[in-house]
Amino acid sequence: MGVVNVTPDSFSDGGRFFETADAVAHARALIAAGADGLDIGAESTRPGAEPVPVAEELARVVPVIAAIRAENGIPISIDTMKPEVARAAVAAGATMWNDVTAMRWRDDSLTTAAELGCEVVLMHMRGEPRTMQAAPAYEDVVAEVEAFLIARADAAIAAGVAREKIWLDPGIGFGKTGRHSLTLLAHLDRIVALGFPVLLGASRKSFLGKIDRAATSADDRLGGSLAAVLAGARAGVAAVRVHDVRETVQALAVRAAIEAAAT
Ligand code: HH2
Repeated sequence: MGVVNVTPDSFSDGGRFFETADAVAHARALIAAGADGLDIGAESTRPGAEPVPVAEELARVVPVIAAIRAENGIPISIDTMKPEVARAAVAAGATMWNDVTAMRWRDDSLTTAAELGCEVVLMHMRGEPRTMQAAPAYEDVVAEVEAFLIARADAAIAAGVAREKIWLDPGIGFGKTGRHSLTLLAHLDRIVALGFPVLLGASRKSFLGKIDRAATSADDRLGGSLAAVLAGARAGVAAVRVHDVRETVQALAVRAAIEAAAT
């Protein structure tokens, strides 16, 4: 799943695809690079990001989704917390609602998801984006993320979302120290074992730069991002959310070829 951030302030590529034409061109490039899906968002979730009003988020994201849908049948996910934005995105051709709040942002999020009938991604986050990195603490991060995701999946099903439409995401870097993110990556098989498709988003995140101190900027974390993708593939995640599609496709193809050569 290739990331399209129609934002001025995303942590790794803010401002590069803020204009509609630049975002559409980037989406096309990700498709050409081998993406099986796109995740299009217009509000940064980085720590300290400023909230985006609904009208502004709609104006940023809907034209991009509509333009891609007019020329390509690729699955499109809308990355938003807001039911109005999800609704408009689905009307424009999105087939999945990716919500970093696991549909907790608004009381009508889950019922809207059920009504839209789209796939939904329920992601774990401790706190909210503006404050989430202020001293996150867990007794047992894997068990707490598991319990949260099970509870959110149960709530979604109770609200009328079809079980087979639900995806789970451990939320790497969302209210987590670097160590928490690494522990989750080490135990991804337990999230996969919950029985829902799992989406993993570790691409270019700051915990990678804590391991390789020489990686001073987000786009200097490709090697680390690929290592996380391979950990996800080994654990059996269903999709990875990445900025660097071409390199990810190549890493996964080589991994699959090695696996095939073993049999
Ligand atoms: N990470 C980001 C945004 N949305 N959604 C899911 N399901 N999982 C993730 O790990 C995830 C996500 C952060 O990455 P990015 O979109 O590049 O940055 P920003 O939020 O600053 O736009």
